[in-house]
Amino acid sequence: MSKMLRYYYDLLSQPSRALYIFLEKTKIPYERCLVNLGKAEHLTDEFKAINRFQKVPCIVDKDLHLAESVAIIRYLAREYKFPDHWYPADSRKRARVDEYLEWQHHNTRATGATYFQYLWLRPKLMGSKVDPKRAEQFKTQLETCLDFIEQEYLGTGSKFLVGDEISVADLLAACEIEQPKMAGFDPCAGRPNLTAWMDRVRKATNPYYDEAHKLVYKIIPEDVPKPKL
Ligand SMILES: N[C@@H](CCC(=O)N[C@@H](CS)C(=O)NCC(=O)O)C(=O)O
Repeated sequence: MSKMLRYYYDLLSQPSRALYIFLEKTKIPYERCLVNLGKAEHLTDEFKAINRFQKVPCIVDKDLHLAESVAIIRYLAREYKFPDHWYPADSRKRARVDEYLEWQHHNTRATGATYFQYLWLRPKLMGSKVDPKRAEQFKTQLETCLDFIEQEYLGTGSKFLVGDEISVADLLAACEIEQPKMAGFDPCAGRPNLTAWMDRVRKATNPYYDEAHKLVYKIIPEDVPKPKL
């Protein structure tokens, strides 16, 4: 059994990118294990033995097989040492980070991933047609979520989602918000706070942010603003 933490991921997956950036920034020693979703490697029996949910990201740490990005982050915070700002030990600060980690599942994650899947992934993989009415609905839901982040999280003048230091909440959020760009949607348009914050997250985590998003940047169409590499 490998002694090192094994990390299973695909960089086209939002939570996979967030954890990749996190592992790189915190210098937690780990072994990279790529799982190509495009080749359906996650649906093999071999991968099912690693992660019964057959999704990425997941880790194997000795005999522990663990899925779900938020559960993984909380496990790593208990088992490994890294700078406190990522997942603060202070109860009140952690409560705020946790609040975002819980909220995002039905908001940033749900709306961003749904938009991306409906407008980009499904047509590509299955040749499915896009119904403009449904597309508009998904767009409105995504816009509502982004407006909330723009005003409630970032309209207070704080540099990051929770205070002035970067945390895991920022990583999960930024990686989700990059995703619909591939479907031609610009999350930053008309949202100055979000635009400045995305840039801060990228700068605070580079070169890993750009490394994680290399393929995403290639797919984003020309009319959607993206970092110049
Ligand atoms: N809630 C999970 C989401 C995991 C997830 O949905 N992963 C996607 C990629 S972003 C996946 O593996 N999809 C493959 C499939 O559903 O077949 C987390 O935060 O880790």
